[in-house]
Amino acid sequence: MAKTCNVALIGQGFMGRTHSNAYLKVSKFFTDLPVNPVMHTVFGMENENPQVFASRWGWKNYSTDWKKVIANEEIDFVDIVTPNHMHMPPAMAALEAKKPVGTEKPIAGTLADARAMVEAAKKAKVPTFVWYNYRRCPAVALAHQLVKAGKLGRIFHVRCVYLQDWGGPDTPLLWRFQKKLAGSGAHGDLNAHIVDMARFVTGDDIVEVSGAVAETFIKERTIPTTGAAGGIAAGAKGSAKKGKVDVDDAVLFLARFKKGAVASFECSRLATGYKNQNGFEIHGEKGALRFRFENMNYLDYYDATVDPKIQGWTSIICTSGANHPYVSAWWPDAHILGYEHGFVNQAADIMMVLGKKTPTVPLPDFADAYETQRVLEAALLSAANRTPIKISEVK
Ligand code: SOE
Repeated sequence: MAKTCNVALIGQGFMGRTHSNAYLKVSKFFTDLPVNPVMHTVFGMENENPQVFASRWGWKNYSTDWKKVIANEEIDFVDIVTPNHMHMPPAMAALEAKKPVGTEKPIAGTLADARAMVEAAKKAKVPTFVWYNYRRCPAVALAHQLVKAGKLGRIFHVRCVYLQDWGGPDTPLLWRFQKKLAGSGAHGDLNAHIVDMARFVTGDDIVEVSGAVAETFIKERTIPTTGAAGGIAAGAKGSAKKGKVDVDDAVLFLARFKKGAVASFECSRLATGYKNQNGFEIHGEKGALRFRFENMNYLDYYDATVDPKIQGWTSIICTSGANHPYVSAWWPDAHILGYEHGFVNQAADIMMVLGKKTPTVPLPDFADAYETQRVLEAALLSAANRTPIKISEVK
């Protein structure tokens, strides 16, 4: 009989829904997990109606006191989906209680918070996780496996983008536009994902960042009257009063990897025409890979080792069953997966780690997510000082 793990979810909002859905589904599709999650308690603030969220999503209990939730002896795993500045306090409390803990990305609102969390995790010696969900798209996991198997050989170029367009002037001053709540703007929200993906797929680390440009196009936004709790602007309305935006709308930068590849990263919330387009192109001496989330079931591969007469891009449908990562848990061949499956796949991998088994592909823990955070910090420093920044200087 598989063991069970009582989960506490700290927070609600958009990510609260994706994680709740993952815990609801995971044991139904991944039928041989060493540990199965039990949706024990969800925390939400009084004005967020956690009782409604709990009954809608199948949480057995709800609470408006996160400290009590974490201290409850019945809780085995603490999962945090609050706005970024609120990741550290519950994470520290969980680690203090020697409980495994996960957070939404980025690991924290500031590098200092992230560092404190890494140090506390080292002392606690319990598993930690950061939900970089795009790693768990079958196509992205396959890209990681292909690079690891040497299919690209030496990597020369890494080109990453994360483009959205919901941040126009009519979008109110949600928490994502406030430094004290979010840490940074599109950068920590979107570049965080593609820096993680680039490090994950290449298996290499970024050592230097340069040429960074950060821009806030919309400098003031209306104070929201609804929908401020998080997620994209859905349902949010602005009042007549305006407040100052103190984070970026877009950040672009260049980077160097340890093994010699050069890279570019670009994120924006004002990339008109793109709703949630993240992706990468990676060029190596033996081949190349290309991924775009808006077509997430496909990975493009170029094999430069075959006869030049037949060289060309191949579009691989990564949910076609042929041992593609995660796919055996889901539907018959090519019955296509979506955004939410990445979260279910992540919940499965977390349960594997908690059950001392190997996940399908590596999961980012606090220490790994801290490395991504250092790269993000370096880019902001590079933009502010108009100079290259070595990651070794960012602590
Ligand atoms: C909003 O920009 C957002 O919801 C991000 O916070 C998520 O991490 C991303 O996956 C989708 O867009």
